[in-house]
Amino acid sequence: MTELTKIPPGQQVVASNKWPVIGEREPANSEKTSWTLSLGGLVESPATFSTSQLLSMPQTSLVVDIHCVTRWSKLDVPFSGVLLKDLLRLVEPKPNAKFVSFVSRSARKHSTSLPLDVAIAHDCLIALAAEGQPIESGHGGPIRNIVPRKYFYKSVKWLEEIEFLEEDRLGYWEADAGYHNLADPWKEQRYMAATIDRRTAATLIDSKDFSNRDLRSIDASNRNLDGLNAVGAKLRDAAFDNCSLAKADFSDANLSNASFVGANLSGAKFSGTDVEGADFSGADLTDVDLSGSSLIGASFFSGERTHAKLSATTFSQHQLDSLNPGQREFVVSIARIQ
Ligand SMILES: Nc1nc2c(c(=O)[nH]1)N[C@H]1C(S)=C(S)[C@@H](COP(=O)(O)O)O[C@H]1N2
Ligand SMILES: [Mo]
Repeated sequence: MTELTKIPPGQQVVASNKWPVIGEREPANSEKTSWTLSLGGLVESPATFSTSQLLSMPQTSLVVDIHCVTRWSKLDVPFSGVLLKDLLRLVEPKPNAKFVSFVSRSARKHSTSLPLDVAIAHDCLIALAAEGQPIESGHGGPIRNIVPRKYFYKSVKWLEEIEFLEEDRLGYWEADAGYHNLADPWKEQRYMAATIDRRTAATLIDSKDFSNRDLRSIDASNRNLDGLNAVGAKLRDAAFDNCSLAKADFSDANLSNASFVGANLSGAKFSGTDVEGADFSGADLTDVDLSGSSLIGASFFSGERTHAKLSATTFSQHQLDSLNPGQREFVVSIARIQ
């Protein structure tokens, strides 16, 4: 397979050897050294396994392409561990077990779910090693779930419980942030649209006040939105293509995967803003300080499109590593780096 056919639409490969830590950075009770994985719910024989018990079972190795919903991919990462399919023989799911929920030992009890048949068909792996080493804690060690061919939010870090359910139970990102429950990167199933109707959206666009609202996936393209107040707004996947957004305030907003193609953002505020995976191709970012924003997977040009205006745009040194190599090279060549 060529590299190109391995990269789903809208994704960019991170610099080789880079693997960003996304979402939660550590498990809960990290001082507790023993780790167990429990399988329960609709099973005949609930069971709890220690890390060493899992390591003594037959290990399966899989080479996995990681695709994060915020548009970065890391190809050909070798993982090994125990296939969920192999654990099922030990616990025997009941006939009415149709879904699996993977629950994390983490501060927010992070979880995600899959239909059981999908988890099996996707070779869901209870992973204990990555790249030949025990998984690092930041990446979910000692035990993390790996679900190949789904966006990476289906792969829970610090896995401590697998629950078998009759009905689906939405996970953390799916319920809270509107991430798509199917998560197929080849179909770009990134987010569910917000539940506002067109008329409400139009009224809000006219008011130029988006502050603290959940407007994910809103299409506000081709508007004059100078001075927009979007403080604290949830704008994942929103479209602002060709908008005039001079002096707009996006402080503390979530703009991951938002599109600002050709937008005028001069003097806009991005303090504490999440712009992971956002597209700024051809945008005017004059007098914008991006140094306090989360930038993983963001782009400032793409293919033939015009390049963003960055000559008076500020970035910080440590952010550069979170950009794809081509984007990084472009940013370094013109922007101000603090
Ligand atoms: N417990 C837990 N698991 C999680 C998350 C999280 O925040 N908490 N984030 C998910 C998301 S959105 C991604 S992209 C991957 C990131 O894994 P990494 O930090 O090893 O790159 O973990 C997934 N699993
Ligand atoms: Mo993610």
